[in-house]
Amino acid sequence: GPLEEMTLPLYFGWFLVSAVQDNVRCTAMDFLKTLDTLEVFKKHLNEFTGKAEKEVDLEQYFKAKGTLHCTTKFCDYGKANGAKEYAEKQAVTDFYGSAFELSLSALFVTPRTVGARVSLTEEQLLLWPDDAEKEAESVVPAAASLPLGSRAHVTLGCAEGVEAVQTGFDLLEILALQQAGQQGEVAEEMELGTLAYFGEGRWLLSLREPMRIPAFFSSFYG
Ligand code: ACK
Repeated sequence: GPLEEMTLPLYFGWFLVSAVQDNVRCTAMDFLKTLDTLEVFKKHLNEFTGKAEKEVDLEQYFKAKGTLHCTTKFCDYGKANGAKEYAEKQAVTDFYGSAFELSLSALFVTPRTVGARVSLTEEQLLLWPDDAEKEAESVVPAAASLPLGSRAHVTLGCAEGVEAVQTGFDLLEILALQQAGQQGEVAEEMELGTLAYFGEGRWLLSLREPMRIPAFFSSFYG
């Protein structure tokens, strides 16, 4: 019945504690503010606007998408493949409500999304679905050959009309290029780290110091 179906959440994931959400948002905003002033970024601006515009305000371009989190399993209230199996996994029930420290190792920007890459520990990988990367194969063909956890991210913002699910695809695309031997063109040494360009409006800032962020493993019902 409908009540039973409601017992599964929209998704499981790590939720950044609210006190640090602003920290992460500010860091991302500062990065965007700097990025859109860089000559190397302006050179590729048409990949964002589709026109030969001279400027784009990236802080306006991307819209925030609710509470900051790293999705482990999108369950869609039980309608998604493997939702029930995931919810019943030993690690999921054991760790539900537990505190973790997430390592945000990079920021990335594409014409569609801005996000943070999350580098998962062995323990955190116990909560990662085996098929999370494979599920992205129809969008990013090389995704299935990437290591488990490659898709882990925090969505920081999406362009108008873009859904948050896109952020993980954008990250996988960049990682697939890296795996294929493309390290990106080093564009700029920034205070936060090294900025590399991967073509088609894709930028990756590898953080010199990963951000270590407290987060709780839980679920979201909406
Ligand atoms: O930024 P995200 O990881 O992308 O967090 C949101 C969250 O679930 C609520 O929408 C993610 N999401 C949406 N659809 C999917 C999907 N088909 N597969 C994986 N994650 C998804 C979205």
